[in-house]
Amino acid sequence: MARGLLFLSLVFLTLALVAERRAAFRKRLNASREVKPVDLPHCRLIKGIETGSEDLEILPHGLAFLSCGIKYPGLKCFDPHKPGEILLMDLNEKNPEAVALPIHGDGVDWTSLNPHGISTFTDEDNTVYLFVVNHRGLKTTVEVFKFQEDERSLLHLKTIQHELLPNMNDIVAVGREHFYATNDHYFSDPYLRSWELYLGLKWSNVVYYSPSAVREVVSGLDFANGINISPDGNYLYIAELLGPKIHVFEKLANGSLTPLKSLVFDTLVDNLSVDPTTGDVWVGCHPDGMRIFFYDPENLPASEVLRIQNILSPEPTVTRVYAEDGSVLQGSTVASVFKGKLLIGTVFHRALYCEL
Ligand SMILES: *[C@@H]1O[C@H](CO)[C@@H](O)[C@H](O)[C@H]1NC(C)=O
Ligand SMILES: *[C@@H]1O[C@H](CO)[C@@H](O)[C@H](O)[C@H]1NC(C)=O
Ligand SMILES: CC(=O)N[C@H]1CO[C@H](CO)[C@@H](O)[C@@H]1O
Repeated sequence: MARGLLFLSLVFLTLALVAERRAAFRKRLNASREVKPVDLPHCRLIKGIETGSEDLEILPHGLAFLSCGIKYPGLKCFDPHKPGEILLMDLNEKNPEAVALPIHGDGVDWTSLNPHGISTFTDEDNTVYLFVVNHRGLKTTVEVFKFQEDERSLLHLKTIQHELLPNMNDIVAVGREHFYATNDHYFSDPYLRSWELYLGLKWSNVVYYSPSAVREVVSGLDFANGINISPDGNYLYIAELLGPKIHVFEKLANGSLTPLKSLVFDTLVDNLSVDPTTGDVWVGCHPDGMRIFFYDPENLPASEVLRIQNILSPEPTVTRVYAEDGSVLQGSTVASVFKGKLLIGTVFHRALYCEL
């Protein structure tokens, strides 16, 4: 009798726990959030981008790099056989198109490039280095390229791999050989990701890489995602996708980060871009996270772009600049501005270029 009761209580407790976790999970991903549209004028989809433009970076004179065609286990991909690419757009043109950058350099098979976060670093001679997080099978590497502007190609300089960088998502370069990267820990194993999403384990971190030392500088994040730096190079911004929060850190000379504050959002925050002239932070967001993780053509993932002005002040201004239910653009991850125009990228869908 007592054993029967104990058994029943255990079953009941387990069911209650599962129901509670499921509700918490749906709440975390804001399952049923409706998206109120915010329009921008003269938007057009970029020709040649049909399988995602996860990350992008615009150089001050208007050349934009886009990381395209990521294949992320468990996430939608419209063309699993198409290799990943780095595309270039010249935003000074009237109707800019995206062209794939040829890659030169030693023995890596670039047809299996699977690019995720990207970042550029421009040195004192104006040489541009492109850092690309690349998923090679279950391994994640950083590929460092020199951008050869006259012939519009990339020259591969080196591959960086480190045990503290097992599953990177995004990267921000702070020197020719120095960067910060977020480890989301999910790439190698979609089941691990499901468990983390379900249980909220907060095991993502941020790692500082320099040739002399590599170390974790932030830990305990709930899916660390975009990372970027203020124009003066003194502050680092880190998006905690499922927080959903953006953390502001002061960057110390030795690479360590001191937490200053966190902003909380009602939408999942993905990649961060910083306007080099105003310092405004632009955020690509997922207002309905369930739809990005569980693709359903009947319930498309929405897009949303936020602008944060005066992020360092006590009262930053947050504006929803663009929002759409997914019928035009599915699953925005990143947005960046150039001369009054906004370029918006997505995980696996297209890229949109609008006037502001
Ligand atoms: C970095 O600098 C800060 C402040 O000077 C210091 O507290 C910290 O221990 C240093 N960290 C490392 C790893 O050297
Ligand atoms: C989910 O969305 C609602 C309403 O749109 C919002 O009030 C709430 O803060 C959101 N929750 C999270 C965790 O983002
Ligand atoms: C547009 C833009 O700035 N995207 C950023 C996304 O995050 C990576 C990692 O920090 C940056 O390198 C990109 O610049």
